[in-house]
Order: sequence, then structure tokens, then C-alpha cells
Amino acid sequence: MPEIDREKAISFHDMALAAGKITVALHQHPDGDAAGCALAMVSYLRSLGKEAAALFPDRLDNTVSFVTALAPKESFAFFPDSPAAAEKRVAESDLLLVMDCNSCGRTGNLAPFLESAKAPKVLVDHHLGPVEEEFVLTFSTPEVSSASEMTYWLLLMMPEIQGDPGKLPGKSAELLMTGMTTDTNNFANSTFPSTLEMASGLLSAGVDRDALLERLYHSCRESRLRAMGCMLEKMEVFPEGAALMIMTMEERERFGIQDGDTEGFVNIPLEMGSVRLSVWLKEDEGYFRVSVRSKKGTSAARMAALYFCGGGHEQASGGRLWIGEQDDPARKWVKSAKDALEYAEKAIREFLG
Ligand SMILES: [Mn+2]
Repeated sequence: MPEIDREKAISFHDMALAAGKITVALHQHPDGDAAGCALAMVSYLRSLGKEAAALFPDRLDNTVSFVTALAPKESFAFFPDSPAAAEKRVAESDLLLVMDCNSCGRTGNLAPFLESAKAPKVLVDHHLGPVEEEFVLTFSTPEVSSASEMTYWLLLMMPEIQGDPGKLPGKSAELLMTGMTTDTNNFANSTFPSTLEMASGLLSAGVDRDALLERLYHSCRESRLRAMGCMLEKMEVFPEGAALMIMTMEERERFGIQDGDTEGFVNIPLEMGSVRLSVWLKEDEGYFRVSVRSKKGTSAARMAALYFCGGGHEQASGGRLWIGEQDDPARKWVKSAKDALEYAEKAIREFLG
């Protein structure tokens, strides 16, 4: 297991016991890991009799929205449903947890509420560069697969759980397995000895992994595969060892793409022996969302930081290209999809050249 300071774990337990209302905040565009670890943590906190809830900064996409069926309705809320209620909830909380991101700033819509909140904040994460000064306690190391794994090991240290995964309350075992499975892309990356130990513990606790895999990987819509075919047809492959794909708004509409439909596209080019870096651009309202993946020895994190104002993990990072006229030098601006593509091509050649 990752090294978690016993005294810190006990402090966390004490703080949870002393609090009445507890809110768990997550990174924007929450994925399976964010949703899984947050709902599992909330399940534990509610088992202590706390009024705990996960607050999602945005909606969950189709691929992971099923996790909300694993948690009681009153244990989560979505910012878009009521920004005012979200703000009130954060302000009224006695304890705030920030999970699966390295700072309050990464929680998007929730960031201003968290920054002005008076309650102490605790971080549970696995990204590089935790902003420790924002938190009274941080449980974070990049040496685990996922925030769900960090949560698993932390919960196992709680006096009520006593190291026994069978004592994880509610559906938290399923939720943690979901988060770990999606963040490792089903054990394809960031898999540590502790990750397999966790999987073993959760299987012993009775998690139905076959059902989970069915739900995660064999439930997609036709539009995903149609769009994948088109993206792979158009993919640019660079002799320097990179691949680049772009999906414009026009293509999103043509294929009827919903959130989640293009999940994992960025990983496909790495199947080629010659490719060690994959860049995926997806147009959104006012910006391109950028995903970067790399094989060991090439840093996706550095590429994302250098060219796309982003960051994340060594082999899996993300960032943005803003669409419009330059009005903020801290952001990288492009005028059109063609411009974005040319910028990315140049960045790839420069980075690997
Ligand atoms: Mn994660």
C-alpha cells in the first residue's frame, strides 16, 4: 500500500467525527475515478452519521453516469442543477474534501466557493504537484493508480474498517473498483503492486468485476465506433513517433457525439509500435480540449505543460487551446480548427525533434 502517515489518517478521522456537514468536491468534467472515489468516501462518511454529499461541478458523461445508481440520491448533487444550492452547501460545510485533482482551482465551477470557504480542506488525490498550502491535510502521491486507490487505502486505515475491505460500507467497494478500473484503463497503465492488492481486496469483498466490465467497455453507442473510424482514417502519423487526431464541432454534430463517446480515443494511436506520443484535440464551446498520452520515456505531462497550458500525469495529461483573438497571454489562442491543427503539428515536431 502507499505510505499513509498513521497520524494524518487519525487526524482525518477526528476531523470527520467532529464535523456535521461534509462536502466532497471533484475536478471539472468528473470521470469514473472522481465519481467513484467521491461517492465511496461519502458512503463512508454517511456511515459515521454525517450529512455528507459529493458535489459534482458538471454533469457526468454517459460512460460513467451509472455510478450514481450505486449511491443514495441524497448523497450527491450537481452544480448545474442549482449553482445557488451548491454555493450554500460549500459555505455551510464544516469540512471540505477535494478529490482526484491537485488544487481547488481544478474544481471548475466550484473553485470560487471553495476558495472563499472557511471550513478546513482535505485533499485526496494522485496527481503531480498537490497545492499543499490550500489544505490542512493532504493524502496524495503519484505512486498510486487513482484517487480511488488512495481512498481505498485511506478508508482501510479508518477504525471502523480495520483493514477489512469487506467492511467498506454501502456500494463503496464497487465504486472504488470502478474508479480504479477507468483510471488504469482496465490495468493498462499506472498499475502498481498496491493497485493489484486493492483489486484483490475488492474482489474478495464480493465486487462483480464481470458486470462492471460489461457496463464500462461493452455498452457504447454506435456513434462512438462510427466516429472512431473517421478519426483513425484522418489521423496524422509523424515520422518523429507521434500521432495527432482532431474532432471539430461539425464532426461532433455529424456523428451525434455525446459526452463520453470519444473516451479513450487518444490511447488508440499508441497501439502502433512507432508511436510514442498521441495528441487528441476535441473542439468544445470556445476552446479545444487537448489530451496527450505517451509511452514511458516520453513525457505527456511536459508536452501538455509546454504547449497546451495543461498538466496531469507523466503519461496522461491534458490541456486547452482557446479559440478567438488573443486576450490573455496566459492562454494559448487559435483562430480555427485548421489553426489548432497546424499549431499541434508544429508543437509535436518541436517537442520530438
Ligand atoms: Mn484520477
